[in-house]
Amino acid sequence: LEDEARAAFEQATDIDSLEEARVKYLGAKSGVLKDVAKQMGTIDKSDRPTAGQKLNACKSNVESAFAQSQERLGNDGPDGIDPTFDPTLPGVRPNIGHVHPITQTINHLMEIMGRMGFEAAEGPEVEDPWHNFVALNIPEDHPARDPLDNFYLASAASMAGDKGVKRENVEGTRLLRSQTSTVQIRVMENTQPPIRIISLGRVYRPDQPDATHFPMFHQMEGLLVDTNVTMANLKTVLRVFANNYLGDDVEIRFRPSFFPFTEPSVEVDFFWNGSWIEFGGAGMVDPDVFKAVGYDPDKVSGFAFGLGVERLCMRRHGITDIRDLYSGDLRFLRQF
Ligand code: FA5
Repeated sequence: LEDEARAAFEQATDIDSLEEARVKYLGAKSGVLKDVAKQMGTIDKSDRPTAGQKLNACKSNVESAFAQSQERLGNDGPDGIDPTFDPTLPGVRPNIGHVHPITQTINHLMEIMGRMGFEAAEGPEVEDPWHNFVALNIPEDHPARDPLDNFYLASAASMAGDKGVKRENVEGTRLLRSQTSTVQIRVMENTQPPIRIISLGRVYRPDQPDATHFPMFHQMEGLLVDTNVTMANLKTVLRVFANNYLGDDVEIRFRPSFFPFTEPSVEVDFFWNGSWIEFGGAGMVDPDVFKAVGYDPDKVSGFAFGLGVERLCMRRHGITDIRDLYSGDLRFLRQF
């Protein structure tokens, strides 16, 4: 039987005739081997174990003879279909992932601000000191430019700092932007008022990670420039935004503060779990900033704000530790 099956497989000249031979000898319903197996019951009980072993050996030899012939003719079945492929088996669902909660938040914030007429603008993450500091009224020697508070890039020019010149002041110096306020400058340099933009993106600071701080985080910058813009306009926009994103019952407050690029300046907090948490800074654009981009501060006025995207997302979704957002833990991420 074994030799007969082997010969039949070897005679097959194409995959169809091989399949015919396979059905004849190895077919699950009426193959020759199946018939033999069916007769096992008629064999004397004491001979049955030996007969079973022989049958199994025979079956595996026939199977390997089939496999050899299959290899000889190529594995593909008719029309290039693998004959071992069983289309009735359930499929394996691929792991396709989904949009990260921070990206979802960014999309949501853009939608809310878009309804108030703010268009999205973008700027580079690797910046020069002019856009990150100087045009924003943060002069040389200002503590905000300290290398301990920024990620300067070790470019050739930055390395000149080793020769006694302060690295952060050397021409050609680049750093990872520490705030999205850089985009205010880039937009104003290239556009004339009226302006109404937001910019959402990553910023970097060497902050020690804790529940509300991370060295890489996102900000939403807003800038509105027109004539006769007031602090009341700023407060209204931020309040409408907070009500839309965090709900009508959210309590927010404005605290007097200082930023070199706004005057007056405020810090914006929301109330959460028994305490006030800062979610952004804002103010009226400083006349010096308008001068830096070539606007006449007597003719235009405007407001700007910069909000922490992670903190907004955390408050909305009840996330208590910012590090969870960047842990890559699927048990956490799957909840969004
Ligand atoms: C600024 O970055 C100003 N550029 C904001 C601004 C824009 C003021 C326009 C005036 C006009 P500040 O450093 O406070 O401000 O940061 C703004 C927000 O970013 C904070 O309120 C907080 O929500 C968030 N933030 C700051 N540091 C971190 C951090 N390490 N991790 C997560 N969020 C942070």
